Amino acid sequence: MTFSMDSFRLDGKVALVTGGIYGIGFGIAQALSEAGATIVYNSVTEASVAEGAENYKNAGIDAKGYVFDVTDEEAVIKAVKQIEEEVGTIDILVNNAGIIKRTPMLEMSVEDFRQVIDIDLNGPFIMSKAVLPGMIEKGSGKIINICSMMSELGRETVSAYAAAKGGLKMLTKNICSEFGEHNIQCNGIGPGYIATPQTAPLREEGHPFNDFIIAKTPAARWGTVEDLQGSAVFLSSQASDFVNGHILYVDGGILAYIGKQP
Ligand code: NAP
Ligand code: GCO
Repeated sequence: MTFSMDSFRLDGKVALVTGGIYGIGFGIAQALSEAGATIVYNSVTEASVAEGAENYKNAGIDAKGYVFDVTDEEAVIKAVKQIEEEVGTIDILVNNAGIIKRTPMLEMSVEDFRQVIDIDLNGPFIMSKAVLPGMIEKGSGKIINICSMMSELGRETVSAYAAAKGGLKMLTKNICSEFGEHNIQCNGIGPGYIATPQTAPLREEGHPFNDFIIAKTPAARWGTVEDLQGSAVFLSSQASDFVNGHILYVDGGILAYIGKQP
């Protein structure tokens, strides 16, 4: 069969990007829209969804926002049903919504630990569980879980985040194992250190982490949201129909590198 670039197109597909108001989620949504997909996004508050509406409007994208929390199963089921009725079956789910708390483990409360696990790990489980029946019925679907360097590595202060993102890597492999026979692919993108509001505190002028991360990255720079866009389109498209249970690390080479010699 002749290869066609059309296998990367997403025309007629509906993509739900959780937390796609700004940062990585918004950048991924922009790329999926450029490839032809209809974009749906969510956030927890009306104000945040309105901010998203403004961002999409400014980018010339006709996206539809919904208010719900990815950790609230009842609300998620209701919203997915509403999206299916108003926009169509969700073909592509990007589990992007996530938080981080940077606290030394011995100072971290169990409540904070639970909250990170709830949003970053239980959220993708709840979301995936809600969209999978529609994908099974349709006979195809793509789930992309936004993992992290912390799916593979640890570091001081991010115990809950690393536990959640490590778990998300294994949830990815499990969804692949359980639903691959339905022509559903579940893969992860593991971004390296990307310049977004989430990492703003680490990138402040003079912050030791800024120089540290540039030295740890063979590409010798922070990643950008744009760096992730091609991978997101690939993993959402027919071009990746036999790629399943994979974590695609988009990290400028961090995971391949032992670090600069002193
Ligand atoms: P960000 O700038 O902090 O954006 C996170 C988004 O998630 C926001 O839109 C936020 O909405 C939303 N969100 C948080 N809790 C939510 C909930 N319970 N329900 C629905 N939406 C919720 O983060 P980012 O840097 O773009 O990161 C996006 C994803 O990539 C996260 O999963 C993060 O862990 C992961 N990641 C980031 C990096 C990086 O270097 N930046 C690297 C690897 C992985 P509100 O602001 O309205 O709460
Ligand atoms: C941190 C960072 C990270 C990144 C990202 C790396 O404090 O170490 O915030 O964990 O955001 O997930 O891939």
